[in-house]
Amino acid sequence: MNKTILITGGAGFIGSNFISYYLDTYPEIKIINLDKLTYAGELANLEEVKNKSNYTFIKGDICDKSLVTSLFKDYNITDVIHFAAESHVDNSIEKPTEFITTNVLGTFNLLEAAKNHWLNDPNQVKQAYKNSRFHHISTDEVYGTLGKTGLFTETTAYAPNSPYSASKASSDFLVRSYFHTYGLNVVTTNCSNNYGPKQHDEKFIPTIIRKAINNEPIPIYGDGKNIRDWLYVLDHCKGIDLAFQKGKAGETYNIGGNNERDNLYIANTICEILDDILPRTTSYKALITFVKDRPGHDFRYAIDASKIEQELGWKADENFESGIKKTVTWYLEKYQVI
Ligand code: NAD
Ligand code: TDX
Repeated sequence: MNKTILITGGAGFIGSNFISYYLDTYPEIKIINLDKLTYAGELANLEEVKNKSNYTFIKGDICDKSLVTSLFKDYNITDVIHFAAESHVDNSIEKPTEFITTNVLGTFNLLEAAKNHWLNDPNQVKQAYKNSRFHHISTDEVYGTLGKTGLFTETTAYAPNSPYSASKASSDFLVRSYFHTYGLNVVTTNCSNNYGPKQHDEKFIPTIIRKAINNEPIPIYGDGKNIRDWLYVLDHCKGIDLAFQKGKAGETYNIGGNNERDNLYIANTICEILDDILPRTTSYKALITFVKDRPGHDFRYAIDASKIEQELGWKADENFESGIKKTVTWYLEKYQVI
């Protein structure tokens, strides 16, 4: 692959896992990582790639039009994989403004820069960029909530319920419009909940581990019966790779692990793993505490991944039992308790 890929948000959870995976898998590609280093971005996530000659880090904001425009020119960007976002639902309830700015306006800014660099006016792809692709990373939360049955497919109607998911839905629609209106070669993947190393402390699984080892209450919103479809982050990265390289222009692909668990099950499972690795007199389960529910808390997410499985040959490799053990161990090492 003779590509120089602009990766946005590569200092965050999924972006940093993706960059490591990608540089290991394709040593000949070049990656330019544009990240604002918000509270969620962490350069330590990129320790293993930072000295590679084909990797460049740029601290900056996807909303900065002149910066983004100059990056396309200076590095001759051939493709974009767009991870950067405000990503935490609880924050979007408290302070939605930044979600609209980064997730909606930031995505718009990137689309404009790609269009201006890759296309002639009007709608004609410049020869040098005929294979250039804009891959947008999105979420299953755009579909809203499921009841006890059913699965999200690519044709499920959008019905976002939080400012976060509404901002992601808006960005998905902008990406779609640049395909239909300008012929930009876009693809969007909508993935379920990821877990694994390098996830920010604020998210559910790192919260359970951190609270448990600090002997603090483990907060479970509502009755703990809400269901998420958990996917190991590396399996998401492999799905992105396939959709980026082989996905059809203008299409969307759902990615999910066929791994539905309710929140109480997740907390109990992690406590059992901790009971084995770091035993104490009473089980960590005693720390599980039910707290006030999240406003607008979606009940259930579950993905039908048959399109990416059948069209592109994707499947999840990691099983949840081994993936969650690896993840707990990674955090215990990070917190230097083992
Ligand atoms: P994250 O919060 O861990 O990382 C986001 C990164 O984006 C951070 O490094 C942050 O510094 C950067 N960033 C934020 N605003 C920026 C801006 N204005 N300019 C440049 N950089 C900026 O998020 P994540 O969990 O890695 O999610 C990555 C993407 O995947 C997001 O688009 C998210 O919506 C999507 N997604 C996440 C999940 C999940 O379970 N975490 C599931 C499906 C989809
Ligand atoms: O302390 C907690 N207690 C709790 O019960 C936290 C932080 C969460 N929860 C619940 C809320 C959810 O039902 O756990 C579930 C998972 O919560 P989060 O980790 O905040 O994830 P979620 O809201 O499902 O969204 C995640 O998956 C989809 C990511 O943060 C999004 O970026 C992604 O799009």
